[in-house]
Amino acid sequence: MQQLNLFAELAPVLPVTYYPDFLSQELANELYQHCLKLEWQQNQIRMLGKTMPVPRLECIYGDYGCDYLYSNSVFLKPLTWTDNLANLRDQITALTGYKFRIVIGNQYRTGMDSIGWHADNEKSMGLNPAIASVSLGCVRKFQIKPRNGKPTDFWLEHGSLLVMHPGCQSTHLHQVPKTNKVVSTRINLTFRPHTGGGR
Ligand SMILES: O=C(O)CCC(=O)C(=O)O
Repeated sequence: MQQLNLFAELAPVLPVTYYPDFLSQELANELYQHCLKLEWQQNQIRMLGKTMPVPRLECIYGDYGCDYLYSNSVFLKPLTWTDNLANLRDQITALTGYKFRIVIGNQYRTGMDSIGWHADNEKSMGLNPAIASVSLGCVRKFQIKPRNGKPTDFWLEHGSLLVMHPGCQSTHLHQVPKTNKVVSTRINLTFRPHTGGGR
């Protein structure tokens, strides 16, 4: 019993599932090349009264009308699904049972590109969204923590899938911190539900 308690303390149960080999290396390479050609944008974000560039490039694909606003300042209007992104979406749905209507891409060009502590709790996704995150390219550290707790680190590998289950965005925060290490490009795709738009 003692041991079990100790184990629970060392390895907190997280509302996520990590699949390191979700895609074969060959498929992950092909998808990475496809994603480099997506319509990447440098968006501006307004925080603490200042407007500044988002520290990464972004793109969005999805169902018609599933517009997405985050941090009350960055407005993303989905482009039509590419065949590769739609196939990937369907593959994740077949594995997890979760349905998605948009995918937001993040491109981290250097170690200075990042995303700070946050939860993906925009109303447009509905209550308790499941979010599925595919990583391609350079491995970067992803951290997740209970709102007032200690972070757990994941090293998100090329071709991996991390699923954040319903409820995760209410109880936990996550981030990809900056790093001084020399890193090459990483692309992340987060598949998300959406309550609006046409069907
Ligand atoms: O790049 C990642 O792994 C995380 C992306 C993320 O947190 C987000 O898009 O909200």
